[in-house]
Amino acid sequence: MAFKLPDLPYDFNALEPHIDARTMEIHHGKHHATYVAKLNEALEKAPGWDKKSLEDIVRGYADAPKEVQGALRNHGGGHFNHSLFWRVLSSKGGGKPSGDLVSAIDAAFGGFDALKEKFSAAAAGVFGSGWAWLALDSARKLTIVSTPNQDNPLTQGLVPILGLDVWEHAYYLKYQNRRPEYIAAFWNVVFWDQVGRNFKEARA
Ligand code: MN3
Repeated sequence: MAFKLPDLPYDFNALEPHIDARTMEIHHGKHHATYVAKLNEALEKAPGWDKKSLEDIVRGYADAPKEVQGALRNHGGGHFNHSLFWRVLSSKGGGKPSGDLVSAIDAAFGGFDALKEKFSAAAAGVFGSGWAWLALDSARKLTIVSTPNQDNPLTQGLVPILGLDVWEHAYYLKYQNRRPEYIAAFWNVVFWDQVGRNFKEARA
């Protein structure tokens, strides 16, 4: 079974003015679509790997035949990362986390403002292309990490619950070189209900 590009859970313009419609259209319809197409292409050359879940491919790409490892890492990661990214954004986003996530954030960072500060610094600090993540570690504590390219915290034994794409393709049309402005705008569209569900799932 080949992987499919998931539909965006909202219209291209839903995240305006924080993330513009044209960027969303190209990011989802071209960039994400290409990761899916190239992942499927690589899986045709890796017998048995097409039966695995996307998570298992992302975690285990180093065990795949050598000639497809790079493609599984980059395009499998690209598909996983963007699929998560679209779902943690919403026109009804912004505001603050609720429920169990609040106490977990307090325990790990000392409060929501400190989380935002640390996550924003991680996102700003990615050299070149990559991602910032809020993830659950093996001790089930929240942690903030960044990854280069389309790498993912799953390969480090972490479970990501919130991610921010800081590749230039995610913000260049609207923000050009001003990545910190894009990061600041991101907080207005974070869909904390979904992040809370991801947190619950990761802890289950
Ligand atoms: Mn991207």
